[in-house]
Amino acid sequence: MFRYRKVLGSILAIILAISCVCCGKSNSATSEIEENSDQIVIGFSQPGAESAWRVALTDSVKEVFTEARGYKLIYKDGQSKQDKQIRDIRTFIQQGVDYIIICPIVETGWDTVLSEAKQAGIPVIICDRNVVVSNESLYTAFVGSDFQAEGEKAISYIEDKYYLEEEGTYKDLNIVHIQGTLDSSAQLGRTEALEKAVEEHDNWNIIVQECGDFTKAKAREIMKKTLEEVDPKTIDVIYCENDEEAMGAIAALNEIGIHYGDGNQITVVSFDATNSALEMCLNGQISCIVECNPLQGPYLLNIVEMLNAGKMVPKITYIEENCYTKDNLSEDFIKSRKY
Ligand code: GYE
Repeated sequence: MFRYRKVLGSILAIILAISCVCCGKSNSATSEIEENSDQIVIGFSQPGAESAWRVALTDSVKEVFTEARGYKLIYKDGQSKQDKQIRDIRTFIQQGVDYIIICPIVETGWDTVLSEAKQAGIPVIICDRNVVVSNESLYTAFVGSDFQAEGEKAISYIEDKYYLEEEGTYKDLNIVHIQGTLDSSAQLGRTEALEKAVEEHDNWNIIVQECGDFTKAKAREIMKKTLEEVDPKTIDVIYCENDEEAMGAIAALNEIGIHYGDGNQITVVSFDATNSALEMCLNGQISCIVECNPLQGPYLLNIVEMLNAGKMVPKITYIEENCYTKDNLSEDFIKSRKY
């Protein structure tokens, strides 16, 4: 199958090369792939590099698809735009790569380009965030996280912390909710879990809900504005949909000297569990971090090797993930982690 596609790729490359010689341009799309090589070529489309988490995911993928193992990985950064990701995927199709791995910025809008990949006979593996498509056969497999389950872990922490034994009820809560990139599965699942909990608990209120785009800068702005409009004494929980956002919210609290974390009214919860955020959890600034594991390269390698061997692969593979508080963290543990 690979050979067939490579031959097709080479024919396409020759046609493109001729047309480029005619118009006097070099052809960077095809020159990324060595002709007549036995390498298995993987096109890897990332939405961007908005967080330490994503950089760790990129590194994890680069670490497994190595030349020593017979792979060539072509990495493209979507610069936080779906349009750019779609253009990158089209370039992979034109290049005749053997597999395409996509971390989709949002869930919808992929049907056309996935149909094009399918028509070209290129298996697509969706990674990290998921897609919603009209036909599941448009991709071969999904490897990533169950974001609603992650959100539910954060909610369990909040419920445990605010359960009033004597009254047999939960404390009244005012929650500031800083969301991730809207319409990404990470945002949708984590938001869904919180909104469901707020519906179930009459005395829990989301007093602010804004999109921080998974970045520290936007979350800091949101928190800064919130602190101008809302009396900080009335805030109980800041639910941040990733570590960067928690760091941004904390920066805004620090700027005007508002106390939070251990022994204070305001509780910050977060997702990802990158090393710098875990340090903040260990020192009491972030109370709970639900892990989202970016070390997905080995899972992807496993899927690709199974496909290489002509084996069936699972449609969905969820990554194993934990939940951290000060109680199950130590300096040694944090140091032993890769991200
Ligand atoms: O939580 C965040 C990132 O899609 C799971 O994207 C990922 C999220 C992650 O940039 O930090």
